[in-house]
Amino acid sequence: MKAAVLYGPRDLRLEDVAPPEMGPDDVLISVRSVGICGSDVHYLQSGRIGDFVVRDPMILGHETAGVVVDVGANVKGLRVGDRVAVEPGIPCRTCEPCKTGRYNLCPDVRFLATPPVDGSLCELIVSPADFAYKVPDHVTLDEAALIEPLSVGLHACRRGGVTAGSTVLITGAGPIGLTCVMTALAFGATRVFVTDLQEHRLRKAEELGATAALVVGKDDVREAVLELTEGRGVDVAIECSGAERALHTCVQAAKPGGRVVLVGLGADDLVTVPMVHVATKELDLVGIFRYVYTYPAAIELVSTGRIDMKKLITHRFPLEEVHKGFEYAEKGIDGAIKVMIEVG
Ligand code: NAD
Ligand code: 572
Ligand code: ZN
Repeated sequence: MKAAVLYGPRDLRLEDVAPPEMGPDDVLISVRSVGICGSDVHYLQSGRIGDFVVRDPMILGHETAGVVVDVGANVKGLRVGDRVAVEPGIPCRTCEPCKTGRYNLCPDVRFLATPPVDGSLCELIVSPADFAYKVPDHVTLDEAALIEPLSVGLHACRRGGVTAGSTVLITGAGPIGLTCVMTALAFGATRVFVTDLQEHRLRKAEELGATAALVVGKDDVREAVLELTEGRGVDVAIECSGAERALHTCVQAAKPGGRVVLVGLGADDLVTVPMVHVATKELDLVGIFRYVYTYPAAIELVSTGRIDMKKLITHRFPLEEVHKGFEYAEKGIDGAIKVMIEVG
């Protein structure tokens, strides 16, 4: 089968590889749609993210949807022909985080396109049947693939306690910040402010329903947020850029007793935090690591029309043009936000 295999920095090859083998609890999926994520671009650029190094050739891609073409002997609830969104992180199911319902924190989780695990930019993948979620007929396979990044936004809003009437600041309007915008609004947030350096990404945030879009370096973001909240500060600030100064903005913009959610991960592990604000405002600083059991809710939000993930898609390329797809995603060519690769 054809696959987009990363051999090292800047060495992505479209080549023939052996198809995967399935077990009795698995389904075999004909991959149809894969979104390019920032982490795929990062592996292409550097051959690593932090301690995760591409030592052996690895297939990229983890935002995946496809059609079931075979089911293992033990599988119930999925049939050949079902259209599925694939959750990419398979935990061990036996450790304490797994047994206490926080399987995203499993130390042995195997996540697609995270070394040494192959990803989904190929024609066939195998998934445990319970990590392949059937989607209704009217949900497109592009939308189904984007249940994955939507899950990050959903988990961030859950961890932030976003609820009806919340005021929310989101720093960074990349695909992840934008999924936070959509989820916060779907959760009933009534004022959602967004910051970015790039005006076209802010226009997208406004198109999705953001209340105010603030240009970093042009607007005085802290002043603007205070003015927009009548001096109160936001209930929840969600950092989605990985930039240290955006984290400072979040801490400064959060109301006393508010919450700051750390989603963005920058190049540096060690960053400064305005601790006096954290202490004197009794802020809750919470991290997120991917997501846990978000797929059913995310599929509901999309299938009922509460969230339209199609609005993030700017470009589509066939697998044969995967290099071009990565170039568009990396350089933001032609206003690229979410680039989809069509497989098969
Ligand atoms: P992205 O690079 O496409 O988007 C980041 C955006 O932040 C860009 O639009 C950029 O212009 C903007 N930005 C840069 N500096 C800024 C600043 N000072 N203030 C405001 N905006 C600024 O990335 P993405 O795919 O949207 O992902 C966002 C972040 O979330 C990344 O750091 C990624 O690694 C992280 N992430 C974390 C998790 C997790 O589990 N914690 C999961 C997915 C993604
Ligand atoms: O959709 C999952 C996802 N997770 C990202 C980035 C993009 N997409 N994370 C940022 C990088 N980390 S990591 O811990 N790592 C490479 C395993 O640094 C995971 C979460
Ligand atoms: Zn991702």
